[in-house]
Amino acid sequence: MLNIVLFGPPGAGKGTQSEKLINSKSLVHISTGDLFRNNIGEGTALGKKAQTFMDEGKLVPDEIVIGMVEDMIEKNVSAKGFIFDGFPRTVAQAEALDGMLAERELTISGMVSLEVPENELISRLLDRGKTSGRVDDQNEAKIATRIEEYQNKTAPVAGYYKSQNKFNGINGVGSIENIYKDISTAIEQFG
Ligand code: B4P
Repeated sequence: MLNIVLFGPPGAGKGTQSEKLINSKSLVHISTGDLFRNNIGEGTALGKKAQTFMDEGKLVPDEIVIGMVEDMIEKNVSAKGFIFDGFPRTVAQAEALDGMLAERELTISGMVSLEVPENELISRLLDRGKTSGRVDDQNEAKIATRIEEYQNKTAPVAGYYKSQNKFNGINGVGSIENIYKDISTAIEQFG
């Protein structure tokens, strides 16, 4: 099984590159951001819990996220592999993911980390906010909170995978096609 963690700050292009990867590699896409937005759209209890955090640009609490991801893994145990997009976002989530995969005799093959400077992230997100309807993309204060959450809670996840020799940094600035090529080259080494 090919199990990829697609990592990076808000607006780095995780969702954009995941779309391309799932089509070419026939992997199951687990985007925690999309799952939350679907739950919010359907008005579920999970969506209501997540919405207040997301609208403010804060991370949703670990226990909510981890349970939701485990459900998705369980429903797709016979898949060719998974792309984890926007998950794990804390070291506790990374440890929980390793645990739930180990219980199923699975493991993360590698992490791809998209690296993009902060000024570019802000301009991409504000741009998307003009059409996405996403509250968290619509003003600089909320975007700043997301970047701060990333620096404080999410950036250490890179170290977690570095210590397992699974970290692959990729320049996330340039054409979507060229970035995709660099990601594909990195994934070929995952074996
Ligand atoms: P996510 O949905 O994961 O979203 P994201 O960080 O905004 O975006 P992504 O990096 O996927 O951006 P995209 O490709 O679309 O999270 C949203 C919120 O959900 C979080 O803030 C949090 O509250 C909550 N959440 C999710 N997972 C969680 C977890 N595990 N734990 C706790 N809370 C969690 O790209 C952005 C824009 O850039 C797009 O407009 C795109 O067109 C553009 N773009 C992409 N690539 C480009 C390129 N190469 N050049 C120019 N523009 C590009």
